[in-house]
Amino acid sequence: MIIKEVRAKKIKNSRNEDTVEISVKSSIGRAKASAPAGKSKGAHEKAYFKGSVDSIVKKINSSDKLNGIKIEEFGDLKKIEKVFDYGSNPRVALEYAILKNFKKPYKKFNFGYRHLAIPLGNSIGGGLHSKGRKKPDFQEFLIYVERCRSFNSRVKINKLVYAYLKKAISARDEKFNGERNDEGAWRTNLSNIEVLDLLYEAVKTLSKKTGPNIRIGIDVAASSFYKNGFYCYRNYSRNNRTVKLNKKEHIEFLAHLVKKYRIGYLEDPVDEDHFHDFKELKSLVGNCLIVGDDLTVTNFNRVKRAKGSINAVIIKPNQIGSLIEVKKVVDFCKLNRIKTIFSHRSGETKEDFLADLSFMFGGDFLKAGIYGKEREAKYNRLRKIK
Ligand code: 2PG
Ligand code: MG
Repeated sequence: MIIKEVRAKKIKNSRNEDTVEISVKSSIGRAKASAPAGKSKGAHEKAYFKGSVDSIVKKINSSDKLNGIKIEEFGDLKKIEKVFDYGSNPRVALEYAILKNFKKPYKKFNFGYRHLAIPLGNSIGGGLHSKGRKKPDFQEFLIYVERCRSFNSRVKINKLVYAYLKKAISARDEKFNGERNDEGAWRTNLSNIEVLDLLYEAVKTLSKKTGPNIRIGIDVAASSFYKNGFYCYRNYSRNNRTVKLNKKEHIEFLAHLVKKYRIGYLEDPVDEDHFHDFKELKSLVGNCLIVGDDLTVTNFNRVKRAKGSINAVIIKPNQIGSLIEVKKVVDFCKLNRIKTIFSHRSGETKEDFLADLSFMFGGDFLKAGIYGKEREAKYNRLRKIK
């Protein structure tokens, strides 16, 4: 295909922040795509926008530098690198829109994969994604279904747990009024331990009913409460709200939680620059996935450095702003048996291309929430792919 015209428009994401939508007209069709934004951003992420969204939209609309570029293979995306430098968000939106010009991009640009990723959903939220002072310190209490062949059943079971939790939280948190956070997860005043107790009970009860095993994951997003050598909890447990743990105590606490609640997934369990502490925790928790997000920021050099410290990695294209870089990271992970989790951002749009990417690159998980149009769009797309 040959690019004929590129246009940009300012739109809002689910958090009402400005972002861009890019449309690409080509010799074979036309398609548009948009980019999300994070709130608990890794310190090493690339800048989303180089300048204001308005000024970038203006610049893109008055330029014809991309016109005439020929894209036939995935590697051709390299051609836009030098002529389109407005930050990672316009760039990924452009790359998505280019690939979406092709009829079945997930097939045309597939790297040999046929499986659907496991949906990983955020059920209860705290940390930077939830408003108010009293909330769990851990950012996301996630759920996923183990050993289940059907993608649809997995999505359904995640929703079932989510609905069940609404009642379970109401029974224990008298201030809970059905409020959701940035990602559509339940927002509660309960402490980390109270949430885990409640979640553990819920997945045990529902696993018996549904058959397949439901597992708990946590995105600790530890950098958000790490200060001057200590992990400063503000809602640790019901009777012991403010607790300050040093690195060793924090790692031991997490290892204890993994055992007690059969946790299968721990994302950013320690601060984003502490590669060695990731490694130490990994050596203590056996099969549990130790996942890099803020640690690795979809950056090849950081992922390479993290080899040995983690066994799974979050893939967020707008952390790095290039699908060629995403491929480099994924290739490295496949070679080194590191699982990949294609992930949404807390401020999302209805863009569903993340699902195509998870299929093209053989992602192990698709982390896209449970509730809300922006989140469901990704799962609906993956259903269509199959
Ligand atoms: C995360 C994400 C998505 P944000 O930390 O994994 O859940 O949050 O997009 O705010 O970085
Ligand atoms: Mg994270």
